[in-house]
Amino acid sequence: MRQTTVRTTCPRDCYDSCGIEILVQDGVIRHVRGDPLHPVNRGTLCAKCAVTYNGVARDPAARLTRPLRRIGAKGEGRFEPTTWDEALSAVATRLSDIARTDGPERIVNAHYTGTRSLLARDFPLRFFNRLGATEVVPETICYIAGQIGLEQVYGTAFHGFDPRTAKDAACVVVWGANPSATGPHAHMHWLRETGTVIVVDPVRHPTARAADLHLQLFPGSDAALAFGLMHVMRREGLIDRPFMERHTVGWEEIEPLVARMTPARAEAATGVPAVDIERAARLYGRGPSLLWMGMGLSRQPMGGNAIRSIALLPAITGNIGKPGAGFFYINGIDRRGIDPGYLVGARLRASKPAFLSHMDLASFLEDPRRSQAIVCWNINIAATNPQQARLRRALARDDLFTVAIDLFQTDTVDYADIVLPAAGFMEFNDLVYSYFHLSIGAQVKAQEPPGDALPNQEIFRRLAAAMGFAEPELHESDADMLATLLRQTGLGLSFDALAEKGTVYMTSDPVPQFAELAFPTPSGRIELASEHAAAAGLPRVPKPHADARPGRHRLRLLTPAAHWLSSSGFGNDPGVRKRMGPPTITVHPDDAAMFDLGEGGLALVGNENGELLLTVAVSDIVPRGVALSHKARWLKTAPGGANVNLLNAGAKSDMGEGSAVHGTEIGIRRADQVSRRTAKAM
Ligand SMILES: Nc1nc2c(c(=O)[nH]1)N[C@H]1C(S)=C(S)[C@@H](COP(=O)(O)OP(=O)(O)OC[C@H]3O[C@@H](n4cnc5c(=O)[nH]c(N)nc54)[C@H](O)[C@@H]3O)O[C@H]1N2
Ligand SMILES: Nc1nc2c(c(=O)[nH]1)N[C@H]1C(S)=C(S)[C@@H](COP(=O)(O)OP(=O)(O)OC[C@H]3O[C@@H](n4cnc5c(=O)[nH]c(N)nc54)[C@H](O)[C@@H]3O)O[C@H]1N2
Ligand SMILES: [Mo]
Repeated sequence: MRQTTVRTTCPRDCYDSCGIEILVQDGVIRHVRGDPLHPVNRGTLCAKCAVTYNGVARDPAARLTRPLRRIGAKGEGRFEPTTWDEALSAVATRLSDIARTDGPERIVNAHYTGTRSLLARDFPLRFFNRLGATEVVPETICYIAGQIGLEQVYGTAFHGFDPRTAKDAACVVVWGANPSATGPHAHMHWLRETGTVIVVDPVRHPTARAADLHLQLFPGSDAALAFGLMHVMRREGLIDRPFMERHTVGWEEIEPLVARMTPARAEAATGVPAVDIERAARLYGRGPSLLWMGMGLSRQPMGGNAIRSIALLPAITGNIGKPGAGFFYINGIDRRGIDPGYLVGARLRASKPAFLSHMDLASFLEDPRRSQAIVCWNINIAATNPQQARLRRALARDDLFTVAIDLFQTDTVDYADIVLPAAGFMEFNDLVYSYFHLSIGAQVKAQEPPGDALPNQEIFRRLAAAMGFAEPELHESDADMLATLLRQTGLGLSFDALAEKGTVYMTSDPVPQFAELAFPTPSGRIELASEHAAAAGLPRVPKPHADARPGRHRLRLLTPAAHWLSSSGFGNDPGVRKRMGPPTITVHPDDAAMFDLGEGGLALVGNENGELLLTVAVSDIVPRGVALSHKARWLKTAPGGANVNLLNAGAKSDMGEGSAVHGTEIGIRRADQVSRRTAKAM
């Protein structure tokens, strides 16, 4: 018996990027647990990863292990096994035909962060760039509105604070993020080892409950709150005028708006008591303060404006460029020195690449003049995209050639003509960087993939060969790419050396954010008002906006990340399903009384897009007028065969054609008032 321990890094879409220890016996994984030496997770895994990495992730019976060819109707999920050669030749023949006759832009490339390890996430893009396919812009489903909002102010959204600087912070604001679910170790350790914590969120989630102050605003009123906070800071002399004079432009355009947003007006607009607004403004304004803006925050109708407004706080208080200060949205790959253009083969891109927002995917796929094929990899659009019913109808189109690449037979896979089995992160070498911590880690192979499964990068090397694409970038080996990427980091480590260490930080000391106080904006300063934004058709200045409240008998539905899932990932694990129970909708006690809903009863929840049957939870963790139901259950495990994205119209946010899913409104009623016929149809 030969026993070894492999140290690796979790590649899930999560703020934490944990260190993992895998116990291997005779080439087979026996147990997966947290790496005791890892600085973020310190020896434990979060609950969902502990369950699935010892559950469905390693269960060969649950995994896709052979290439498959469809034999049933689309959506039915009936397939027969085939070989790699046959499957790839079928895909190559069809894609080549479409590219030749109709044009490659009629082939849709849908992908995201099913895995975030670099080669498996980005290498396949070399193939699609060479092909000239239409790319569904991944960030449109997630964070793009905030990205663009931040770019107007600071010139970049990807240059956040170094979380290690929290030891010097007197105050940390978590605005529209829920680390208790989405960065469990940041919630457990990082937030407990810093200054006063303020959470700004419509939901009193566990991170909000643990905070020193929770500003429970009405969804979509963030910009009004930010201006209210600035009003108090201005009134109480907490504005850093010398900093503003040297490093910002446009205060004179913002100041009159700030002057008008008194705490009383801000209270009326947001629902947050004026005294709490004043307290938060003082705590943050005195500093040094950190500001973490969540990606969930951006997914509202005016999400770009909201983040742009909130982003003024560090600028007017000088909370930038010094220890314990700064803002965070995303820490990009370039902060590890890595060139994204190399990874994705930017050189191979067509002169006019074709792009599409996820908000338009359903309409694009229902039109044969625009789409002939779709390749879905690292993504599960049937469960996570808006316009669920419409999208599934489009995916059922007989003449839409669909390829799905996944580890599991997801709801999206059920619609595929050809299914290709992917290897999981414990089955190949790669690199993982955290989008929170300024670190990079090795993903290390612990066992062979089950059956014929292959890593994404090998699948796309083979597909490139089957298509007759000869560019060397399309055939570069993993070992060569890993060596190049590690060279780019400047860490001076080989892959084996990094594998031994697990995760390393890019520097030994915390990196001050914008230490030089030079900003990649047109003026080189922080742009409180932006000429550039105006030229791009955006407002010159952020506005103290608050969304209108829902009309009578309507609730605003928030559908953020679920504690037990990783987007839709893990939704097929029996242990996870048992712990999650049935899908619920949480409503405030007053709304429960108004709609005659009882704890544990069934409710019919609906709007123009469809209706869902959900189990009611009654709690004041949500404000009056707001309902909460978490995102991305697998459809085939959910009652009625649909999830909350059935109710998501695919409305676009104010910037970047991003998702405005948190702007969804619903009606709700007791399910026992529903006729038997409707209930049956669901
Ligand atoms: N209602 C609502 N909907 C939302 C959101 C919301 O807040 N509310 N959030 C949105 C956001 S932020 C996002 S980012 C999207 C995420 O939605 P998706 O991008 O669809 O993410 P997942 O559901 O994780 O699907 C990823 C798939 O990749 C597979 N996978 C994992 N590793 C690999 C691999 O190595 N190779 C291959 N080929 N496949 C792999 C997984 O098994 C999984 O099926 O959801 C969006 N949907
Ligand atoms: N367990 C788990 N972890 C995950 C994921 C998962 O599905 N499950 N998904 C991953 C992905 S793809 C992403 S993008 C990240 C996202 O992680 P986060 O950035 O934490 O985003 P969300 O969980 O989508 O939403 C965060 C919070 O935004 C709040 N919110 C909604 N509307 C508003 C509003 O108008 N104003 C304010 N202030 N807050 C609002 C919600 O109540 C929620 O608590 O998490 C990643 N990590
Ligand atoms: Mo996301």
